[in-house]
Amino acid sequence: MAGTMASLEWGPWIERRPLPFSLPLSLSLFLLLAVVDGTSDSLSWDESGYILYCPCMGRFGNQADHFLGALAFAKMLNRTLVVPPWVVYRHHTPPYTNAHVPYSEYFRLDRVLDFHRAVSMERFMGELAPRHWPPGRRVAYCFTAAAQRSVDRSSCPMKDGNPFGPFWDHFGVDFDRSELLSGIAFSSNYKSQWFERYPASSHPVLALPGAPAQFPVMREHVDLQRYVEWDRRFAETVEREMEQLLPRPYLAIHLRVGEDWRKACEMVRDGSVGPHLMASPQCVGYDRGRARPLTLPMCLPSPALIASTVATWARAISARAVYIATDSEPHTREVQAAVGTQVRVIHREATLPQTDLYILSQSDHFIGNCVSSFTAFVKRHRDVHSLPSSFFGLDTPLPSHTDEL
Ligand code: GFB
Repeated sequence: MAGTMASLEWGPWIERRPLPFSLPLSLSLFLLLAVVDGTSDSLSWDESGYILYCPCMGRFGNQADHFLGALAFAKMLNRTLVVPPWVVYRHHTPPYTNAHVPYSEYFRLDRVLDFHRAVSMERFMGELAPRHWPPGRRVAYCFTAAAQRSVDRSSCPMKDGNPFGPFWDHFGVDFDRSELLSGIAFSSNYKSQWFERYPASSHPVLALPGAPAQFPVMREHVDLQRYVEWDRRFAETVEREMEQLLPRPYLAIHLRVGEDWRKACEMVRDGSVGPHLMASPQCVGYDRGRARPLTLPMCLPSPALIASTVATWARAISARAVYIATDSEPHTREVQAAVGTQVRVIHREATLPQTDLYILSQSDHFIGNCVSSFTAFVKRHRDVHSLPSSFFGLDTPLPSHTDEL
């Protein structure tokens, strides 16, 4: 039987909790920011400096990959990471402007501190910036190539276009001058150059137009996912919804099959990419020379493949339910037919991405899309908690069921 549940929306949260950074901050705002952060200690200035960046590439999965790399970079430079909010695009829903959702809305910032010093951007701007990074002292750092795009060819285009402009405007930030980076990169090979050229004493805040990180996340940073832990209140809310509708054991699947995805997978179909496309190193392997081939079914599984893979795993774990998370078509009918009427098949329209991510990450088995960074977030979470996952198009069929497919 197909089920539905009420969905959570972005809009009301944003309207309820505006953060007026352009205004002087009152004590009550300090307290509010501390609550938003999930921490209550007052902040003191870190003489070792800060890393500040706009999560200006891609949606949640891309931003999460970048977050891990940025965290590693901050640790390498021994600077405090200013944790940005998640940028949420509302191209098709009013008010059509981006939302900037604090990290701690879904995740525990205190858990990040177990790895390295971090502060939310909301608190950094509210409590530290007025005194230590005030207007007039705000330097932008970008690569020379990026500055070439600006009108004078020597300024960092920090606020050009969406999401760049709205992001910094959200915090009332304008930049006073630019520092151009050349002959340096974010990798650990350049660690000493960063310290030599940009000591915290004269460069206290490195404000960057994008994450100081690679996409997809580097292999050595994948394990930092263990410091990305769900906020307890958020988790409890979703757990309560799950209790009503999701009997265990349940199988969860991520179907990335929408229009933008179909276009991206064309590159696999026409052979214009090798094994590495977006998040695919997670399943083909990071080593390009030894990577498994990336096939079209791994990027865009057909309804028949989805149904047969689900049937295999549902039987393997004796699933009582199948949860379908998708950006588009859930293929509920095909999945239901494949698992039989005894298994509850659940898909909910317009579910908050983080709610889907939570449910996917808690399942008894998870089947994801190899190329998607949305899947990658779930896969990493499950790996660090020793939970099993597989991918469409890469599933090794279980011998006892192979004949029945
Ligand atoms: O997360 P994301 O970077 O993953 O972007 P990919 C995909 C977005 O689509 C998510 C929505 O952040 C969600 O907003 N979405 C995808 C879903 N799957 C689901 C789902 O199962 N449930 C819900 N609720 N929402 C990249 C993009 O996507 O794909 C790039 O970041 C580009 O910008 C590329 O568009 C083609 O790595 O899958």
